[in-house]
Amino acid sequence: MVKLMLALDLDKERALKVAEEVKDYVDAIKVGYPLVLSSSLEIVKEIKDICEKEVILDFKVADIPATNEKIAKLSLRYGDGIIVHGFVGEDSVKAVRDVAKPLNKKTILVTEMSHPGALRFIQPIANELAIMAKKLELDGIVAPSTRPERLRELKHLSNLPVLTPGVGAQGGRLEEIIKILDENDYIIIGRAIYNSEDPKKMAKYYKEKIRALSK
Ligand code: O7E
Repeated sequence: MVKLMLALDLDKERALKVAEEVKDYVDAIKVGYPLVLSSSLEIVKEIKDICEKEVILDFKVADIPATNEKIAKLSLRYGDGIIVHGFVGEDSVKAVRDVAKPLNKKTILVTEMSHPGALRFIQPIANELAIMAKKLELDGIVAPSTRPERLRELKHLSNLPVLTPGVGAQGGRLEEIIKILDENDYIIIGRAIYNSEDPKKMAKYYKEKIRALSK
C-alpha cells in the first residue's frame, strides 16, 4: 500500500499535539523549517518518541559540497533521512549522500516542485534531476501530485521511491495519482490534515482512502 507522510509545518506545541492525534494513521512524518525554526532540531526526537515513525528532514539543502556536508552531518544526528536540491549540481548532492549512506539514512532529491512557479526554472531540468538521482543511487525523489503526468514520468526516469506533495491544499487529487504509485512511495499531505477541524479524523480518512484506492 502507498504510504502516507504527514507534513508537519506547525509550531512546536501544535505539531506535538497533531503528531499524537494522527500517529495511528500516518506512516512517516516530514519535518521542515517552520517546525525546526520555531523549536529546535530536538523536536525530531520528541516526535519520534510520540509516534515511532520514520521522520524525514525537509531542509532542501542547496549549497556547495563543503557546506552541504556540514549541514548533512549536523542534521542527520536526528531523523531518518534528508531532502536535498539537485540544481546545485551532482557534487553537492554527493556530499550529502556520502554523509547519509554510512549512517544508513536516506538522501532524497527534489525534482519538479508542485507549485505554479516551478514551471519556469525547475520543470525544464526536472527530468535530468530524476536521472541524476538514479545515477547517484539515492533513496528517493520528490515529484508533484499537482501534475500527474509529470509524476509518472519522473518516477519512471528515476526508478526510485517517490515522495509526492500536492494532494489536498494544492489541488492534487488522490484518485488521479494513486494509480501511478506503489508500496515504496509516499503521499505527502500537510494542511488538509492539520488545518482540518479534526486532524485525527482526516488522517484516518486519507489512510482509508489510500487503502481503498490501492486495491
Ligand atoms: O500543501 P501541504 O500543506 O499538503 O504541504 C505540502 C508539503 O510538501 C509542504 O511541507 C511543502 O513544503 C512540501 N513540498 C511541496 O508542497 N511541494 C514540493 O514541490 C516539494 C515539497 C517538499 O516537501 O519537498 C520535499 C519533500
